Amino acid sequence: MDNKEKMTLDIAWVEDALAKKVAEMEGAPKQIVEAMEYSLMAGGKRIRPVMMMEAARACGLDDMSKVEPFACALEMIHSSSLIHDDLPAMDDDDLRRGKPTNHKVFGEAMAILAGDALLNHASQIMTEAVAESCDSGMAKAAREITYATGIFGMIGGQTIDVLAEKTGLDIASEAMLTRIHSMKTCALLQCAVASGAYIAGADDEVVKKWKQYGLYLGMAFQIIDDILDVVGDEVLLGKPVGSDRQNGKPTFVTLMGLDGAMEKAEEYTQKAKKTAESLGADFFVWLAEYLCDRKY
Ligand code: GRG
Repeated sequence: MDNKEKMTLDIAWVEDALAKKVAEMEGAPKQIVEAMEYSLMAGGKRIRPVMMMEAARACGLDDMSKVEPFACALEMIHSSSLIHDDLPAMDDDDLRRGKPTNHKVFGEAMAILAGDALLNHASQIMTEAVAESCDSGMAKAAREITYATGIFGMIGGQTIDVLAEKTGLDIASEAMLTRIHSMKTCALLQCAVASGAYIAGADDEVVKKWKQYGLYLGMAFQIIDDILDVVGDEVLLGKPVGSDRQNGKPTFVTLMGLDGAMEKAEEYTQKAKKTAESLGADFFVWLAEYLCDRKY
């Protein structure tokens, strides 16, 4: 089986696992579950749970049942961030993954609650799994994921990003953008591979290398995201292009132009590939290349 086929199978497994988690929400107020399900089950690349599964496999774990709660939790966290990112107070976007954004369908109040609920449900699923298993690798996975989501990771990065939009492009620097991206985007990709490795029983030294991979891959991933916001195809992307410029958001493209940004993305991709090679993780060498060439 080649790496693309492996990823397709992983994605199908993730879709199935997420659908089961939604079914288990029965009994909660139907309106909130509907709003959560709308965004969680709207497709997307499912790259974070796939990375978690494949990191666990690369570290010797075959049985994915231990990974399942954490893979679902991470995708819920990612979905919650997209719902909030699209809100009028943030990017004010109407389309996501080819569908009207959550607040366009359910209203702002319900979209805020759906984002909060997915975030909290992720913690609930992870703490339940840890409590039932008393497995230290799973506890470390929960620690990595919650840390990466919070003020030292995604939410911290989004905070700096929102403030940077207010102050404008003139103060943007590569160091500042690298800090924003490493917190806002890389942290969730880093915790995906770190938690997969921990669940498989890897030690801290090995996990450190996986996090390095996640950082390089995440930088390339976000720079490509910035590039696609300028030159991407709206239909393929499932969201409008030009949103960064419209919001006056500093990006690698505004800082160094399209060619400069592409060079940077390639530089980080090469670093990610080298790190994956040193881990003996063939899937991740392929993934770095695949994500750098992506069109959506
Ligand atoms: C949830 C409380 C709470 C806060 C959220 C809004 C926010 C704080 C953070 C924004 C994080 C964000 C949207 C980062 C951008 C990361 C990124 C490149 C997203 C796109 O990810 P893909 O390409 O999307 O994996 P798909 O649709 O494929 O899943």
